[in-house]
Amino acid sequence: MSGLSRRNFIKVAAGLGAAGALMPLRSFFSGSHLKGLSADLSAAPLLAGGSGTKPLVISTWKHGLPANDAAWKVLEGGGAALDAVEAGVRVPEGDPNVMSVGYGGLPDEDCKVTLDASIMASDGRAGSVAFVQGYKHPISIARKVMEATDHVMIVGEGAEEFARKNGFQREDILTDAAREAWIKWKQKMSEEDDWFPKDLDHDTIGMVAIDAGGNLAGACTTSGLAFKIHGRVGDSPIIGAGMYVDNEVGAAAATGKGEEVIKICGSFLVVEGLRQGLSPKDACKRALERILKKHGAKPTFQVAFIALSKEGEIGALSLQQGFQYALAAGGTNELVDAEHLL
Ligand code: SD4
Repeated sequence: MSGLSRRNFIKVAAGLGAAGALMPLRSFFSGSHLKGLSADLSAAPLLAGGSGTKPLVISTWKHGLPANDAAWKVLEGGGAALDAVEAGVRVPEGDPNVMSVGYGGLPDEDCKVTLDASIMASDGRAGSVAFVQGYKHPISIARKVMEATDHVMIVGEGAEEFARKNGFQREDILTDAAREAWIKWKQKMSEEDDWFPKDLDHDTIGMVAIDAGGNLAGACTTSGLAFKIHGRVGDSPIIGAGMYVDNEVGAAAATGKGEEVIKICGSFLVVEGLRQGLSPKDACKRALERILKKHGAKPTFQVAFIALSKEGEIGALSLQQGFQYALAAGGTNELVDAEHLL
């Protein structure tokens, strides 16, 4: 939509009158809080700096805390990073109160919930699905694509048919709360509106993990931008954009405005930074700087990356203030305020 904001596009294309401009992602979290998996909170500050501990799991946003808990259960039992990240992100996918992922996710402008997800294993295999309706757990469909086919990505009706044939249960995943949010959004459309309801969070979960054996895996799952144009697919299901794993060097995941992440192959770029010897945080920084350079002006949108090296060092950085990530290692699970570039 070059040179044309979504607001204008909708006006022109559909004659709907004024709609809100694409809104930068927001975080509505105030401060950080700790949620111990055990009483050993003393380890938290050390871990926040990235201690090189294994196993370890890191994920985006506040809903990363319960997701990390589930992933940690797998990891502490000696399980594989791949199983951990799938189990982890299934938690927000199944939680109707998380209105940015899976069941309960905010719908698109046609009031349809369409989901994107990707998963990647330490041996380089990858699977993803995009624009999927009617299934709560796209991450598990993505894993099935990875394991049962020689394809990487299946979208839309094809992905739904694939899920049905593979025994996934079709369900209505539009909750009353999400429908109400959509109705409010419709009612409030005006030149003044800011597109996105203030009382709702809207954040993808990206998760990367290293298991006790030192193997890496990643997962990313989302309902995408709220009230997006029907059919829009973001970065999350695109291998190398929303998430990437290279078991030789590290893993990364993205959250924020997917279009910007896609344009720089964001997660791949972060992992390549690790390969070139950058620290996880510097690798995130370099990718964000690439976005800034391409964007030209000071952006109002949010993009954030999390990164994990093969050595178990972590880093995260966002463009705007407000990004938080959850880090579980050594018996703690901690929500951390990330540093920001702007
Ligand atoms: C997308 N990157 O669909 C996702 C949205 C997101 O935090 O990450 N929200 O563009």
